[in-house]
Amino acid sequence: MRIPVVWSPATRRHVPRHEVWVGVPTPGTEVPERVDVILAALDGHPTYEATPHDDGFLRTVHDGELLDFLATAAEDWAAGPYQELVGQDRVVPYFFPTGALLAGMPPTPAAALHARAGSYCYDTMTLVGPGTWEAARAAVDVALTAADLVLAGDCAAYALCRPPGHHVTSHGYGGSCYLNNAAVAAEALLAAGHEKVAIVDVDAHHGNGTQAVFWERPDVRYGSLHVDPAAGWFPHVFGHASETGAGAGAGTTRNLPLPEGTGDGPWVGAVAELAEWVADCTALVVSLGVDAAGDDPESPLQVTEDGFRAAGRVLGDLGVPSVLVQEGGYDLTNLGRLVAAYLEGHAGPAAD
Ligand code: SP5
Ligand code: ZN
Repeated sequence: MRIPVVWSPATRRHVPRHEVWVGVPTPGTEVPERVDVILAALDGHPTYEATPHDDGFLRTVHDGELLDFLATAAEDWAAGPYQELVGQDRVVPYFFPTGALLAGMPPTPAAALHARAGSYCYDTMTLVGPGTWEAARAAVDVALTAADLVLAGDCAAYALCRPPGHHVTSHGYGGSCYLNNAAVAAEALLAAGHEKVAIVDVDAHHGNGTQAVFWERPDVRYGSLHVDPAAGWFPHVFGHASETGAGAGAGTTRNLPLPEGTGDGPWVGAVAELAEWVADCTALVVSLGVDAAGDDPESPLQVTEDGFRAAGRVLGDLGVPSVLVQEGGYDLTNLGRLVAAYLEGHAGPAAD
């Protein structure tokens, strides 16, 4: 039995164009073509278009202020003086009211849209343009539709979410992500009666947003393996082994940072360590980024197609209902077969 695939054509509507990195515009790598190459590689899987879902679980994960900002930012930008001023239609923050600026004083919300963006967006690489909100909101429907399939009895379902989501906190977006699809799926599984939900994040980057959402939560475990932020990698200030949760969620977060150049052996070993750690969960969400691949332009890990297949096998062997949520993965030549290999592994020896 091949794992069902859920997608939405609206997820193509976000076109990042550029990201601004260390002051220079570089071509965006989180492009609409990702959807097409993944879909093409999963030809032969049962495929469903996402169905619309209300904002209930989305509002459990994110606060309304962030959602309102994202839903209206592109329109407000188009209505403002920016076309004339700068001749470009993407919302890009330039001003960040961090603790260093606030110095303990209560700020008044900024009037200018270009100044307001920095209250929600924490980097310069995550531009909002026409279609961004529609695509991000459709990706949430994709994740929720995949959760529906699993709750109706499928062993696993794959959510072809784009843009990805694991860097988004309750209040803030960044890292090419706008809405936290995996966190929303986890909330849906919990609400349907699963008492112990685990999220295992195999994207090459630490999912700081998902970690933040569940940091103090005893009901959702978050485990991630990723390139070591201490070696200089995004998201820089989170993803260290010392981060294990707090309050009622103390001990429910686990991070396995890996050195640059890590290949299949230790990478799959780290997946197995997380699988063992979540072995008593009743439902699983996998944040399935495949940017740990050797040829991926965004990470220095060296995982192969066989490594992703083995990771799928390890997590599929947990034998719990699983929602597999697409995160990163930017090597358009290999992206599709890497996802297909993971799904093949997750489905187990009975696949085909
Ligand atoms: C979901 C996900 O994988 N987000 C990762 C975002 C990390 N981006 C860091 C980008 C740093 C520089 N990118 C410039 C392209 C150089 N190849
Ligand atoms: Zn990533």
